[in-house]
Amino acid sequence: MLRTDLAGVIQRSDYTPPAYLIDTVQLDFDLAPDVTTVTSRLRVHRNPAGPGGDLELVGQGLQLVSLEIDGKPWSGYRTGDEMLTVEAPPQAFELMLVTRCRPQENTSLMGLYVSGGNFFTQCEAEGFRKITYFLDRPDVMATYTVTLRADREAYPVLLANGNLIDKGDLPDGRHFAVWDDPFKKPSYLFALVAGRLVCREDRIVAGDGREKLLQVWVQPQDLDKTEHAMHSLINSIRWDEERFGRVLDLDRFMIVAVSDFNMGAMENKGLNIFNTKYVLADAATATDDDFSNIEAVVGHEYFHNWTGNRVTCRDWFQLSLKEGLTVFRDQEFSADMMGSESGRAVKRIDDVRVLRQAQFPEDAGPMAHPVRPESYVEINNFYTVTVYEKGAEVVRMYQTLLGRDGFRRGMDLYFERHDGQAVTCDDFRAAMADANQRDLTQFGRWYSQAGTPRVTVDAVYDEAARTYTLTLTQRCPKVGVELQDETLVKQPFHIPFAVGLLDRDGRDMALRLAGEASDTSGTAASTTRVLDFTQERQSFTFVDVPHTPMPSLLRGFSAPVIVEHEYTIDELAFLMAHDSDPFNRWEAGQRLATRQLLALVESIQMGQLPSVDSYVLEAFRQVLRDETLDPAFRAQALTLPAESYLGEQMTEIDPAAIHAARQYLRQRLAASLHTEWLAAYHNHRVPGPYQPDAASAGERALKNLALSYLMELSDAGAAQTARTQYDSADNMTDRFAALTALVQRGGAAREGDAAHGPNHAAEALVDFYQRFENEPLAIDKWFALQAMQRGDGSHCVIDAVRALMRHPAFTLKNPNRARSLIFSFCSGNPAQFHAADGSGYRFWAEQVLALDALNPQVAARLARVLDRWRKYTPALRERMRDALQQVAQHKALSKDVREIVEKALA
Ligand code: B3K
Ligand code: ZN
Repeated sequence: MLRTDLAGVIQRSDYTPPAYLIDTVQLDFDLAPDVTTVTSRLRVHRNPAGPGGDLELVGQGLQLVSLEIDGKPWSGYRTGDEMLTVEAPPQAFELMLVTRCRPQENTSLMGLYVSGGNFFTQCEAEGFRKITYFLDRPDVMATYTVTLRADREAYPVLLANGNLIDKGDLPDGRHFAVWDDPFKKPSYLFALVAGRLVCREDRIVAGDGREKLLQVWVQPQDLDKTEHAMHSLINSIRWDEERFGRVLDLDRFMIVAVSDFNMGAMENKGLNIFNTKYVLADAATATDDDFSNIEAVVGHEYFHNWTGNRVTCRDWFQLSLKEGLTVFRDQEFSADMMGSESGRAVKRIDDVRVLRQAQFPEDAGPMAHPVRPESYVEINNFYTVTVYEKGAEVVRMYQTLLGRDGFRRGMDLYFERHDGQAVTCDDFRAAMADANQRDLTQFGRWYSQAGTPRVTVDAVYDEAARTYTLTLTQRCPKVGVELQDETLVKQPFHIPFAVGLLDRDGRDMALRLAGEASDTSGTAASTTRVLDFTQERQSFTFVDVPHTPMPSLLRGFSAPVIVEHEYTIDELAFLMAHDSDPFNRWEAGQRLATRQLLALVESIQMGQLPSVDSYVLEAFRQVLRDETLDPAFRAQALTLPAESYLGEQMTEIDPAAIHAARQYLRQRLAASLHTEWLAAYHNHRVPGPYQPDAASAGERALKNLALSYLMELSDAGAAQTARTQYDSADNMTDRFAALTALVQRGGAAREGDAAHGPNHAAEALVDFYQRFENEPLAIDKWFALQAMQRGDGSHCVIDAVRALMRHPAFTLKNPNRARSLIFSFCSGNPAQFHAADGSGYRFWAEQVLALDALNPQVAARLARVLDRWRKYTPALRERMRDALQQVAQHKALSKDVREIVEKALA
């Protein structure tokens, strides 16, 4: 048993089936912003597999008006502690509840709330209980019929899940709509929307031969920004038919955009609700990244229709069952949409970057948890990069182990067995194993053990025997809550370890493992081999190896592990130039840069003059010049590892030194590759009107990276180039890249004095605001950029951030805006946030508390910024602990924030 001092811990091992089940739900809403009245009629019966007893429904912030059973008032009930207990009800009955809630006052953005004068809901994970008393848990699945009544003038559009079956007018200027969802669903997938909205519509004939109505609903001024979302939706529908044989089951599928939203989007059955950030796009206001994020999120939510909705989670510990799987599916979808092999690699690199920058630190800190957590206090705190991104890597490993066809067989069996059910991660693994007659018992440890395994590699070439032996060793020390469990002994993981061997010319060798026949077609002849690495220490011997090969390890990042291998510089340069696996080509460059950067950090810390080895500059020059490589790939390869990633590679994180080192290397790369950067800038301009496709986006990425390097030099010409690009751009990607380049030109090159001429950065910032004053998503970028700007001796960014908080366009209540300024500063500007005087931490504490009073979920996300405090240099560590304690001592803390700060301090 795990020991924990936190109050209100929910344990996975405590799962019991519900005492009652609900077959049908009939909900009537009388919508009004101040007080909304909800009438709920439930057909309930005792669950033969449940523990029996009273019916216990949960509810939060509700006023109970009346309760009836089978049409008669029922007095045998009690309320209290967010619970409604119906005492000794019959075996099967109809329960009618009338309750009231207050949408206008709801700043948590969970349950029913008002945004921009319209009504929206968010129920996952536990928001439905803010709408009515219910068995608000995912293993209670029912069919829903929903009637919405509201003022016709103020709320002309009334939407809910499923199909519209009736609508009409009511007295007193009101009207109604009735929606019926034929599919059984858990309460977290319920949704309604009411308000003044317009939609883009399309119709497609789906794989089942039926015509489907597709709609994207937005505020009237945004209608012209919905084309890309609709296009992405259609691509998603087609892709799921093609790749997984999954057809859209409803006759109608709707996406609605809302500007006040806690996260990215929500997969409510047939009525997805999205943050505007992941719907609205046009050339003028959205960047290439925005376009591709929209495609990914539209895909993600659409794919949930099968992986999440048709088959859902038994309990919230199984969250990765739907999230890891659906992230994997959206990653594969986006990769397929890239349209080229090299595009797929770029997408893979992006995904791995996120995993390493965000998930690896999580997996080494106080919040470390397995993909299937063992316990939680607030489930919203477990929508983590571990559950999502590492969960996706776990699903990817099934595909790597079983092959694409084997994985598809597993998916088919999973749907065949579990359609309409609420199931567990073990059920998914069983389907994969059974469909392929594979034993995946050991693989299950990926769900139960936390931490990032480290793999070391020893290689021996035997010239006489012509064999090459790789000996792999894995270890994964305890992390997070595992540290409190003395009895826990971690066991080796089943790691699919993909390798290739390069000959001395850099070509792939044909691979044959000892014991395999020599003349086989198929696997033995292939040049990448997935090793089944299952023991703590295990050797793999390749035969017929003519000379010492160069190993290409963990190709395509085949498992979420850290490979600790001391490559020499020559080896890295060789892999960077020759590896046929594009991921590992990129990886070799990142290793080279990381090594150089860590050496620079050390010199800076010791007060020595930093120096950059010429091989690093030359390796980068090669990549930049290599016209056979796609521009998008080159942009990835020439982007230095992030400051947060570098910090994780150190024993003690020193943000100032890391920032100085990275800046120093950027300046050296700028100066020594100046000619090449200039050429890249000019050669990769994209002619013609803006198109967000992957190839043009890649050209822009390389061109704008070149601009950012050129701007590292104190050269008035570069500033003029950026200013011209800013002024003349016909798209947001180029305009914002130019603005960023101008604003980031800090330190010695700061302009605005007599020697440097006009202050382009300040002028462009003013222009940008005026240009996009009525485009909230563009204004978010404007805040974020200023929060992430570099500082220098006389220029503390925190002062700018505090000033921006007083800007009339700033509000803490809108999560996008809060994230754009506060989160960008606290987690996107490490060198400034971790200022030695602790000013960043005091700001953090203030903002966590201010946000917590409004929106605990968003506050808890911000709270996590100090997670890794123990890993920082002693002086910073002390100040971070003070700030954490200050928050922890606050009296009225939400359980969301309490869980985070208490775990951090434990
Ligand atoms: N399932 C939702 C996330 C809900 C988060 C609740 N705190 C979005 C998604 O993953 O698709
Ligand atoms: Zn999801």
